[in-house]
Amino acid sequence: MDDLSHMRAALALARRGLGAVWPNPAVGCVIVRDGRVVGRALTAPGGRPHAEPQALAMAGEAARGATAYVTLEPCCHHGRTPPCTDALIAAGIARVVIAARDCDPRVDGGGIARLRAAGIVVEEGLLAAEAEEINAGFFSRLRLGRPLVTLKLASTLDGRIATRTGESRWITGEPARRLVHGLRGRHDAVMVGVGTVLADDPDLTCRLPGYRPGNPVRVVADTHLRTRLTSRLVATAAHAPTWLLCCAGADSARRVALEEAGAAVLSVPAGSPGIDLAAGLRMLAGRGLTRVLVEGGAKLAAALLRADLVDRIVWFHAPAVMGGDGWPAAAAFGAGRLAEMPRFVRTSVTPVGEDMLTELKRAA
Ligand code: AOF
Ligand code: ZN
Repeated sequence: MDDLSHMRAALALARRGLGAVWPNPAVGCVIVRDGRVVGRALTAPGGRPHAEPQALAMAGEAARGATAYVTLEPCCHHGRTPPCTDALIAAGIARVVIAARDCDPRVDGGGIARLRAAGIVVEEGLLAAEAEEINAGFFSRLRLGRPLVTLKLASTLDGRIATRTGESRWITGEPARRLVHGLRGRHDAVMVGVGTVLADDPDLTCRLPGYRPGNPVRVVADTHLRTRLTSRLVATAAHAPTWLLCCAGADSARRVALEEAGAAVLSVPAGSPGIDLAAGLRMLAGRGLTRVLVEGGAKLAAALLRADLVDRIVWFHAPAVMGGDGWPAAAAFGAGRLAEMPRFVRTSVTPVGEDMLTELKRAA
């Protein structure tokens, strides 16, 4: 086995941590001695312990003289755990292959320098693009102060999400809906607008048995705190974290009642209309979120697109046509000219059952 396949294995491990390790990055580490894998680990749920010390513990004495493959530069700071660089040095690792550099200002090249100073051979940049994609959320939180925002839409071919009478279940098939549960599991939070809560009463949990511990945080953009106390979201707020983003002027009695039911209510500056979404996302990052999956509805989707806050789109199209009297996936946002339209770059197209999945990212 060569460097490339060991790093691929480390990346696969790292991916498994997505959704469970915030505010930390999802890192994978594979330790190889004489061509044999002697240790492997990923960042633990909650972000600690980091990947490296766990893989080193598994390798034990076999780590001496071995190569460590890590998807992110090992940390060199004393945070809540001792530096991973020191653990690698103490274990006698001879060579470290790193995919991407950690842009956390406490690390940012410092981990590499420290390893080299200890006489370890360090190689950087193997499969860096893959590693950067895995931690795009962590990097977004550090660089932009907001989580990575992925907009998920499920519509007819003509972009409709409900009939004029409000019927919406189900437009896409079972395989697509199962895939959405996996998608939720890989995100720190799932966010919807209050209109969706009032119309669909979703519970937004990740219903895949054994898929991951805990549920993503459920976030509702709810300017006037209209989420009902009897909604499924509030009824389950004691078990699955539920955060409501409202304006300072929202009814204080409702606020108290929602908090008593277990929801967290966050006051966000006013935007036009509703809350200032950029400020709301900054608050979510402040609480540690790195990856937010937005599941509608049409108003929230339009507001985020208009504010240029959508990094990724995951769009399921069902092979059906509803016509112009159905509800559009995104509400009007007043682009009068083609040049004002947000554009995206397609990254993949995949058939999912009868439906078609298109994944896109923000145009550079
Ligand atoms: C690693 N391996 O598996 C992870 C790393 O608060 P702390 O002490 O847990 O430190 C968090 C920082 O450590 C985080 O911002 C990132 O720079 C790094 N995460 N580093 O060597 C890992 N998860
Ligand atoms: Zn570390």
